[in-house]
Amino acid sequence: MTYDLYIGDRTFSSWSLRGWLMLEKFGLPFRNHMIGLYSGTMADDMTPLAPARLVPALQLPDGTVVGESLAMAETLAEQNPKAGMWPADPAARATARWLCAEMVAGFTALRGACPMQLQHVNEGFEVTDDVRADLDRIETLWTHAAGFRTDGPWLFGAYSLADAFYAPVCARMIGYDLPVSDMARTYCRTTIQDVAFQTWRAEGQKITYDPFPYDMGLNTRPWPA
Ligand SMILES: N[C@@H](CCC(=O)N[C@@H](CS)C(=O)NCC(=O)O)C(=O)O
Repeated sequence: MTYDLYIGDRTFSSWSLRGWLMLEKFGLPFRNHMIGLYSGTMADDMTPLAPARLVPALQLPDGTVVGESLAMAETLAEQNPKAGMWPADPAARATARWLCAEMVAGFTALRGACPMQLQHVNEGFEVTDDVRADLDRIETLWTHAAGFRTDGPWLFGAYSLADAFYAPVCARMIGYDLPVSDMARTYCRTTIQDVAFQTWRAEGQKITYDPFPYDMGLNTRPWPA
């Protein structure tokens, strides 16, 4: 029973990162397929998966295609009930679902102003009021999640789908050196120091870009080790 995961770029595609973490972090068997997100071949590459048209997309072992990250997450959790993809406690589980749904639907100012990039840290990014409001809301949700926390450094203690959904937010907080609380910064460090995240980033670093997408015209420093 092997899943087929279709993703785009590793350095810039936040949704691809989420999709990959959903399988990788829970030890689910999968084959990875690259779609030409920036090469101009995306529409053709996606044709066999129609009507899915964005990455990530998932093909189940029976051939069923699932688009949209939230649908992929729920399907994988349903098919792998022992993988612990959602928190075990019902209240924590409901809250984790809420956090994932709000991630999919929200934080448009942060997402628009700070496109995910895992290349370097941008210095001197000017935080607008809208971005500040998104950061505050994210911190409110993370603090709420901590009220359900069992042992472990993740949002709900043990790693859950909520952590996969918020990994690109952590990458933005780090990659734009955003002003967040110590609690948030500690969680971001946990995320980017995790072996799976580091493996993903290292694979992405093998590709060079000229010109560099999403150049903010800011000074940069190396991504933290
Ligand atoms: N709502 C989708 C978002 C997926 C998405 O926006 N993926 C981007 C890559 S990060 C994409 O495929 N963009 C290509 C395009 O918009 O044509 C999900 O939850 O999976």
